Parts: sequence; structure tokens; C-alpha cells
Amino acid sequence: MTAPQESTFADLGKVLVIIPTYNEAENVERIVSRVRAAVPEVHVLVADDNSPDGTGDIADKLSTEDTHVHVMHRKGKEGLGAAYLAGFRWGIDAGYDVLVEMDADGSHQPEELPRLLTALRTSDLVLGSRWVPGGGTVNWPPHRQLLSKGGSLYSRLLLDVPIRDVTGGYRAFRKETLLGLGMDEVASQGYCFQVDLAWRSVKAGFKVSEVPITFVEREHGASKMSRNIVVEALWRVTVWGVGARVQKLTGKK
Ligand SMILES: Nc1nc2c(ncn2[C@@H]2O[C@H](COP(=O)(O)OP(=O)(O)OP(=O)(O)O)[C@@H](O)[C@H]2O)c(=O)[nH]1
Ligand SMILES: [Mg+2]
Repeated sequence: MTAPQESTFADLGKVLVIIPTYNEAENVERIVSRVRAAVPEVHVLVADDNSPDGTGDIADKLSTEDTHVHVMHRKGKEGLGAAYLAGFRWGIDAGYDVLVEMDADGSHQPEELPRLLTALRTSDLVLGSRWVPGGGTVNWPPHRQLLSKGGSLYSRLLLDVPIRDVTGGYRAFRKETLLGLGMDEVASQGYCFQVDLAWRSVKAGFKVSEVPITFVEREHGASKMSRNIVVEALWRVTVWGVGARVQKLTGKK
């Protein structure tokens, strides 16, 4: 057992930061230590999909050195959404009250975590947002910014969600929000996974708020972004949006 530490966010309960990894050997140690320094009382779960570059072994070493670090070894690359769902379930079963999503590559700055947690005191889900006043990106190419803004605008209009940055992946959920949004029916991946969870939270009546973040382009390792992820998001959001509209129309009859 470690000695009790002074806690800044004890009122929120136990906080778990979930970091999904696939080939993040150059990043995993740095991100974990930044999280631990930024908010010392949080715990971290690295959810690794059997990365060929040995990310899982590095995470194991970190967990032997620090009782706040945990590792989930998954059998192979199954996508970001599946890793998060497994991480959420692990965290809820282990008694955590707040589950945070964070990328391993440094794009989501751990130093901004206190802003998300502070907002969670009066919300059910907090989204780190690039596209609200005070938010932004560093070194992100114009085509990625356009894709992100366009994707958010399209989802906002089609799904009727009052969210500026609906594809972002830096988020803090209360456990009750995850349990209430129907996690077991979520099948989407990548950007679409993020849109799906935000939309479900709004539909379930949870209070969703956005806080500004500065998203920093990855410096090390390779992106797992692909054309498929974008096509999947576009396709699913269109199907959901049209389906919801049809349902509204027929429901009124
Ligand atoms: N466990 C697991 N993690 C994944 C998988 N795909 C991506 N990730 C992780 O999810 C996070 C986001 O992936 P990125 O490759 O950074 O995607 P992105 O931010 O859209 O792309 P870049 O802007 O180029 O970094 C990173 O921590 C990845 O290691 C996967 O299949 N399984
Ligand atoms: Mg990234």
C-alpha cells in the first residue's frame, strides 16, 4: 500500500485515466509520468493491443514501479473503441468513479486534465474541445483541422447535438454516464466511437459540457488514422442522422 496523498479531486471519487496504445513505445513512459505529475492521485490504465514494438512490456515495467499504474493486455489490434470499452468495464469493476480517455501520443496534454475534472463537478461528461473559444491545435496540418471541424459540423447538424468538437478523444466520464448510455450496444470505432458516445450521452439526458484544450500534433511514432476510419464515421453518422429523422417524423404521425 502507498501512503495516502493529498487529493485535489477527492470529491469526484476515484479517477482512472485510460490510455489505449498500439505501437507507442516512444510515448508510453512519457505520457504516464506526465499524467502522474499533473494529478498525482489519479490511476492510469494502459490498454495495449499486443503492440509488436513492445509497448506492453514498457507499461508492465511502469506498473511494477508505481502502484497507480495498471496494464490491460489485449490479444491483438481491435481498434480504439474496443480498447476503451474494455478499459471502461475494467475500471468500473475495479471501483473507479471517473473514467478519462486520453491518447498516448501527447496530443492530449495531461496538464489540462485538472480543467476537465473541475468541469466534471457540474457535468456528467466533459469533452476537451479544440473548437470552443480558448481551444486550438499546435502543429496540426490544415487538412486535419478541416476534417475535424467539418466532421463536427456535419455530426452536429445531422444528429442535432449541441457540441462543437464531437470527434475529440480527450474526455472525462462519470461512471453513471457510461452505465446509462448503453455501452453494450456500441460497435463503432475511431472517430465514430467518440461521436457515438457523445450522441448517446446527450440522448440519455446527461449534462455534457466542453472545456477548451490545446491539441498538440504527435511528435513520435506513427498515426493509426486511416481512410477507413473517416469513411466509417461519415457513413455511420449519416445512417444515424437519417434514421433519427425518420423516427421523429413517423413518431409524430
Ligand atoms: N489499444 C489500441 N489503441 C489504439 C488502436 N488504434 C489506435 N490506438 C491508440 O489510440 C490513440 C489515438 O490514435 P492515433 O494514432 O494517435 O490517432 P489520431 O490521433 O487520430 O492520429 P494522429 O493525429 O496522426 O496522431 C493512440 O494512443 C493510439 O496508440 C488500437 O487498435 N488499439
Ligand atoms: Mg494522435
